[in-house]
Amino acid sequence: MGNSTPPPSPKVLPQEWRKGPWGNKVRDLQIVKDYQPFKEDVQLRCMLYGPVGAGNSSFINAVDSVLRGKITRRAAADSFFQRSFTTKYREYKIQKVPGTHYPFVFNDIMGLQKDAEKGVCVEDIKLAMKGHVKNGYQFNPISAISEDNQHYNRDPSLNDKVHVLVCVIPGNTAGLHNDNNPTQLLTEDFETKLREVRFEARDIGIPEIAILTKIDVTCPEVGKDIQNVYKSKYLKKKIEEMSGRLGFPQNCIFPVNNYHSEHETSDNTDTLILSALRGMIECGEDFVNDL
Ligand SMILES: Nc1nc2c(ncn2[C@@H]2O[C@H](COP(=O)(O)OP(=O)(O)OP(=O)(O)O)[C@@H](O)[C@H]2O)c(=O)[nH]1
Ligand SMILES: [Mg+2]
Repeated sequence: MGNSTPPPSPKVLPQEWRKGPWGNKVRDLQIVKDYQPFKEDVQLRCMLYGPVGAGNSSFINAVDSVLRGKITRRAAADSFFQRSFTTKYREYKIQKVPGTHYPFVFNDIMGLQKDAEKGVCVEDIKLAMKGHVKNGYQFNPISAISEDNQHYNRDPSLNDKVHVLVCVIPGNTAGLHNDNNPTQLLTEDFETKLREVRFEARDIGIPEIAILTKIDVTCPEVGKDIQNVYKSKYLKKKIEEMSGRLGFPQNCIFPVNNYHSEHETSDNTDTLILSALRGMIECGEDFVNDL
């Protein structure tokens, strides 16, 4: 027996089912660096929401890491899934060069839970979309923010409003596809909450994208080589199912691996994160200009 290359794994297709963004890192990074909103003084606001532990905070850290070329951990992330580690509404700007920031911001919120009176209230997400919730608000799972709260913004400006709604779903969500390692249950109650948020975004006209996180642990072949993401049969099914059950068009679903245990950034991981970030900037920019 010689040193012949092993046959391809039956779990990965010989060809990509969607063309991966491989090789686009330099271009996409430049697009992000050059981005200037057409409307003066606008900073594009992207709000992330999803089930507890989905990777919202880690995605913000991952974008920060890609753009600063080193692993950063500004948004506190944790692996405790019983309740959300993020409990306050927080805005993150990303430093471009010392003293300046990129013209986009991320808003991190408490995770959603399927049970009533646990996790962020759907009403708070709706109010945050419209700019009524100020940075630093401590979420209360039992009741939504009231108008007399000091963090309630009665008269939101264009900059206070959300311009892109980002739904973050972990790939290893049970219910999306028969799973060996589920961390969350995508139950009907949960889907109902997600749909409610989506209907509000639709009514306001806010564009949405979805991020499928934890692809490294969702499919072992992707864990071994991230370039298998668009060859993985399992992830293909996940994306189809996410699209079917939650209603996102497939081309609005961006699979990513957030930096979570790495000490260094890597080109292929950066490439997927940048592709998602570019998607957010492009649809957010269109929305703001159409207003
Ligand atoms: N393997 C892997 N782990 C991830 C990924 N993204 C996040 N994690 C881990 O998942 C756990 C939860 O991540 P967070 O970023 O805290 O998730 P969150 O949505 O902010 O969660 P809450 O604030 O608690 O609602 C942490 O232990 C992260 O290190 C990923 O892409 N791959
Ligand atoms: Mg968090």
